[in-house]
Amino acid sequence: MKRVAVVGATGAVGERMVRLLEERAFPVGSIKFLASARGAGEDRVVRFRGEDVPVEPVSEEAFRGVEIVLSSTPASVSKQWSPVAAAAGAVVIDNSSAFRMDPEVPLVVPEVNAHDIPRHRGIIANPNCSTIQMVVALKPIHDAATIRRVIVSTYQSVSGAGQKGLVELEEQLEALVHRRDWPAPSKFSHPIAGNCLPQIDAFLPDGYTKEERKMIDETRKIMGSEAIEVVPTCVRVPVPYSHSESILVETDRPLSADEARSLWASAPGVTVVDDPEHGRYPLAADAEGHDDVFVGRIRRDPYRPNALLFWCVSDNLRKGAATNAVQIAEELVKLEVGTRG
Ligand code: 11C
Repeated sequence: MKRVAVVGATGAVGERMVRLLEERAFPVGSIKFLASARGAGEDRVVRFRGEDVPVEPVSEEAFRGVEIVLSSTPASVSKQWSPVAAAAGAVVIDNSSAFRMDPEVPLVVPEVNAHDIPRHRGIIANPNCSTIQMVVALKPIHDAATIRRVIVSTYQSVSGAGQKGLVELEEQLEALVHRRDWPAPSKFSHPIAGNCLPQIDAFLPDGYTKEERKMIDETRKIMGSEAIEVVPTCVRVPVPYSHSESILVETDRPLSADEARSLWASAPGVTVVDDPEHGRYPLAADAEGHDDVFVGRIRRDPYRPNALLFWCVSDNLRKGAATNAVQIAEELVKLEVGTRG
């Protein structure tokens, strides 16, 4: 049984981390919920296994004796507190971007690189949601035919931008239906209702966004190959939950659609939904609340025998964040490296 703490338990991802610890019957010996002074307080409680547990302010003292920390806080908060928790002896699974590209920190999607977990020094990074679902789908293809190039366009839900993203979409949809004006967007750069925004996060000097840069860098690190070329376009769409991705993958050797379908059918964490004749393919609304990565619309590039196209959907708050973090914690338990002595 493990002594666990969840930092940021009242946020969209944090809430799901708590539910997943319950759903997956994680071996919790004791649990603490921690938040900044603003998010903590006597009146703030998180329900866990039928009991109300108070949310405590995060502090060095609060991490004493904790073995596994699940953290879902902004990068600035993680930078401050995750090293403190690690120094206190815990293994921190950090969902922020703060440590992902640190060479000392494993960046892990268990279906792809669980083998990187044992080299941690107290912090394990949880990747970006759009990257997680893509690498789960790419892994069996890479193992069978060696991926050279990936061209991906994403259709990312507003919950990727947190609770405020969901509220902004709801307010605008309501105003749209009632033909009312809506307040100036604050979370997104333009109205999201009735729109698609080819910008997620800030632009970098090379013309890509930070979200796109994450897909490039994190994919290579998780897959353990600097040779894989990733060419992303990340788009925010007016969908509440689940990210969808259109992916073209080029491999060293040709792979038929049937071969890819059967590789995915036996791959961990992947469900194939691919029956276009009957209108069955992965949908964001169907993926919500599930943990798998769903693939469909599997077909060959009509011009290149070594290129395949497919559609890939997953719940961004579950497999794209909370589920992946809890799976890493489960791997720690399996490896018995939860306590670092
Ligand atoms: C989005 N992918 O949809 C982002 C959210 O680095 O963990 C997650 C940001 C991150 O806006």
